[in-house]
Formats: sequence, C-alpha cells, structure tokens
Amino acid sequence: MAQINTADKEISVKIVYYGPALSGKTTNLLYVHQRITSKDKTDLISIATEGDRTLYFDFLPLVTDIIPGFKTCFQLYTVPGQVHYNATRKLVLQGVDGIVFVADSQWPRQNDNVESLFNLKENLSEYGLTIRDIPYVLEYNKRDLPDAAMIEYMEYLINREEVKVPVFPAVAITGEGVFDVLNAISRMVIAKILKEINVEQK
Ligand SMILES: Nc1nc2c(ncn2[C@@H]2O[C@H](COP(=O)(O)OP(=O)(O)OP(=O)(O)O)[C@@H](O)[C@H]2O)c(=O)[nH]1
Ligand SMILES: [Mg+2]
Repeated sequence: MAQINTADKEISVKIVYYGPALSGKTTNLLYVHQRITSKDKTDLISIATEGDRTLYFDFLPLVTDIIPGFKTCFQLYTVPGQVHYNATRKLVLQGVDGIVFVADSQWPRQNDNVESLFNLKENLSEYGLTIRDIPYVLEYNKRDLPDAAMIEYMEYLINREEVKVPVFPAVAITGEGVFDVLNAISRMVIAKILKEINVEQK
C-alpha cells in the first residue's frame, strides 16, 4: 500500500522484482542504477549476496517529481529467487504496490518460471491479496540467448489471467527493455494512487 503523506507532499511506492533464481532481477536494478544521473542518485543496496545470487534483497530508491506537487519515491526491491529463501520473498512482498515478474526466456527454465509465479500467488494470498489486486507486468528476459523460448509459448505458460498483463521482452545485461518495464509499472501504480488521492479528496 503506497504511503501518501499529504501534509509533507510525499508519496512512497514499493515495486518488487519477482521471479525464479538467476532470471535477471538484480541485473535490472543494476542497469537502472547505472543510468540515473539525477542529483538524487543514491546507492544500490544489496543485502547479502554470494557471487551473482541475492540472498536477502536488493534495494534502490528513486526520487521523482512524476506527480506534480509531490515528491514521489519509488522503492525498487528484488527478491532472492532461489527456492529455499521463501521467508525472505514473503517479507519483501509486504506492502507491495507494483510487481515486475522477471521470467527467464531459456527453454530449460520455463518450469522454474511457472513455479515462481505460483509461489508469488501463494505468498500474496498470505497477505489476503491476489495478483489481480496489484499492478503487475511481465518481463521476458534473456531474449539474447539462442535457446530462448518463443514469446507465444511463454504467454501460454505465464500470462494466463483473464485480462492479459503487459509483456516486455528484455535483455537486462544490455538494458534492452529495462526502462520500458519500469515506465509501465510506474505508470500503472501512479494511476492507481491518483485514483485513491482523488477519492480521498472528494
Ligand atoms: N545473456 C543474458 N544474461 C543475463 C541477462 N540478464 C541477466 N543475465 C545474467 O544472468 C545471471 C543472473 O542475473 P541476476 O540479475 O543476478 O539474477 P537474479 O534474478 O537476481 O538471481 P537471484 O538473485 O538468484 O534470484 C548474471 O550472470 C547476469 O549477468 C540477459 O538478458 N541476458
Ligand atoms: Mg538477485
């Protein structure tokens, strides 16, 4: 749930990058961090890593003026994808406003994508939420690899809600698609917040 402080004119939004191990969640945040040039640039905080593997989470705050009159801070988080870190994934999801599901396009990883999506739904249900309650986009990452599955097949496996969610092919190591994803989820989250603010003000 976004924190809206109308007195101080500050809004804080939590976006979580979810998905199976090694799908490229941390790489998304690394690329975003590299590209930020604003005076508000902060460090990318990675809590406990082992080589490439996130053991706790990554955190990147982005301060924007996207909503006129408000200082809006997007807090970007990644979860650890490895199966046995579920307690941490659940914790990171607490208070989530928007989800980017980063799927791995490689053929042998399709089962892991499906399992991770199932795990996401299960963890959300513990907070009384479903995937339909929260702005949500799909990133099909690692499109550069020769064994990437067809988009249509990934759609069949992963994008199964009645109302299809926005999908973005990506190559996070080169940044392809990374900002398309971030822009899309930000727009969806902001639209929801503006609706809430308007309702509050009526
Ligand atoms: N070829 C290719 N490699 C990628 C891409 N995105 C990420 N990688 C590589 O995949 C590996 C895993 O990336 P991470 O970003 O650490 O994956 P993660 O999803 O954070 O993994 P966990 O922290 O274990 O959940 C790294 O070696 C990345 O360089 C991509 O688009 N293409
Ligand atoms: Mg990671």
